[in-house]
Amino acid sequence: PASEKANDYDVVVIGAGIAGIYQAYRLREMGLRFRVLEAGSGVGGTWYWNRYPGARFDSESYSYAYSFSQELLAEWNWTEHFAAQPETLSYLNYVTDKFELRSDMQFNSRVKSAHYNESDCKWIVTIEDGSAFSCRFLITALGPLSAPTMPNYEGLGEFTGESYQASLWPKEPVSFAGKRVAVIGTGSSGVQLIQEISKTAKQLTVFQRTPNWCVPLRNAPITKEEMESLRAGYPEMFERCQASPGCFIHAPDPRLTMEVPTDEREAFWEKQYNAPGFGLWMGNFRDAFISEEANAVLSDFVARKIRQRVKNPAVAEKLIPKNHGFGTRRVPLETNYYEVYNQPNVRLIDVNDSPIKRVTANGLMTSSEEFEFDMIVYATGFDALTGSFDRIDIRGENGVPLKKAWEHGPETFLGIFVAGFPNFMMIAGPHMALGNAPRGIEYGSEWISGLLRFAAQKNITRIAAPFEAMQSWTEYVRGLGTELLATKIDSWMTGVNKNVAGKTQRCVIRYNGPATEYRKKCDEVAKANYQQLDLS
Ligand code: NA7
Repeated sequence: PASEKANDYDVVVIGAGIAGIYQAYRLREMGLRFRVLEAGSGVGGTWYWNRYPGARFDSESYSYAYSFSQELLAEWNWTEHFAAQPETLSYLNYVTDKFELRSDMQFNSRVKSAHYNESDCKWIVTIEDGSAFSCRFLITALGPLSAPTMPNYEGLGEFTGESYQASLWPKEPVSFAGKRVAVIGTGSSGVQLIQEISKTAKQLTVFQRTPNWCVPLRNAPITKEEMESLRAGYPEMFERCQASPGCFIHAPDPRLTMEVPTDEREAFWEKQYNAPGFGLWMGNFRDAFISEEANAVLSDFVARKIRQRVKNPAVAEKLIPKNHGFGTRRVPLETNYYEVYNQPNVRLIDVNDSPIKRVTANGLMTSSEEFEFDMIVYATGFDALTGSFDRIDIRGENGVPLKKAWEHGPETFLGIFVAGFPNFMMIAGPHMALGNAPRGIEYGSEWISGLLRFAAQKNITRIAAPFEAMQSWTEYVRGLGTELLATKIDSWMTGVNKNVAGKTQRCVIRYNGPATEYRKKCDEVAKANYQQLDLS
């Protein structure tokens, strides 16, 4: 029927965030018929959803932007070194409009299911309102941190005040002024929110389970002259990002921590601590996150900073992580975060001492106290990387659910394919090198586009990863980074989320090697005319 024809595309992309927008640009360039399906009412993905007060980049804005268009680089001016969410969202809207991509996007269209049909090698994608789309190729651009999670507290629905999940923040302004506010969670989102809420709330109570090692962001406005000089440096900056392991502008120092004399080491860390951005994390000595000894000395340096900044020694000790070293989990960047705890309106509750027992109509009850709040903010994180896939009923050959194929942790080929799921490709999914996300996304999307161009030239209608290829890639990825202290602790980076059933065991969910190596491996597959794939 005509209606079915109208919904038939060469490619369907799920998600209109940084990855979906860029993939749309490439598909347009190739002249393919495609549709981008997006759950939100606009583009932006992470930067659409995470509109909570205080949300901003922790990477230098310019290093986090697209690099593919000289025109775009010439036109767009960033106003701050670490742009706030509204500016980033404007940027992504600007890109979408500049390249006229919106007409091929469909909003308020959350994908419910995607089923592979063996008889015609096509996918049938269904969205929540029941409309269906068929496509030859299905590309997921779901975002690595896009499935928010909530604690499983009893009485969650009983609270009568305002309550918000950080990444499901409403579009309408939310005022904290004069209110008694609770924040649960002290990851990057919690830290950004706490800084903001503490400015106007009557009382702010922070519920912390695991403290994180936070270091100063040191944000500043970008003047006109500075913007021009940054622009002139773009080629060199992008080259630097491409050459560094995590695609950040900071690269590790080749020295070994304990080989550097104490004074010199301290001076180096002092300099990094006082510099903007991720320097202390991404630009540290090369063994800082591998050697227990080196990491302990570094952690002690940061602990001393926290003790200097927080007046009450007991509170300072609570804010210093005891069970993981600096840089072994995502380092939140902050602006006066620690000083917030010197304010009389702010209180820190360690839920390890007094666990939250339940949510009540008026607030929260811990094992030792009943709290009344006007607002509860959940900054409780995401079901990372695989969570957004789990939320869609994805079925490959023989109706096998992706969730079943990944029940022992994700298995992929190049972080792009899953055996048994032909014509299905992932950008920024598990096992793809990400780091500074847009850098990884541009590469992944370009790689996929190269393959689609090849398929078009050769009249290929079925692209599949053999099981052996997936097994050997998965084994390779699982063997990477075993020396990293980060892989030895629980965090979203090791696939652990205590709020999600079945995600309490660590698994290799990320590509833990250097991005340079990842690209080399993927380039080799492309150069060999994709022989490792089954193409027909
Ligand atoms: P994160 O970094 O996963 O942080 C979530 C926080 O919420 C973390 O402190 C958790 O403690 C806490 N949490 C989660 N569930 C609970 C319950 N049930 N009780 C108490 N505390 C809880 O998410 P973010 O959104 O802050 O940041 C995500 C990424 O976005 C970040 O890495 C950046 O790349 C940008 P836990 O540590 O699990 O003990």
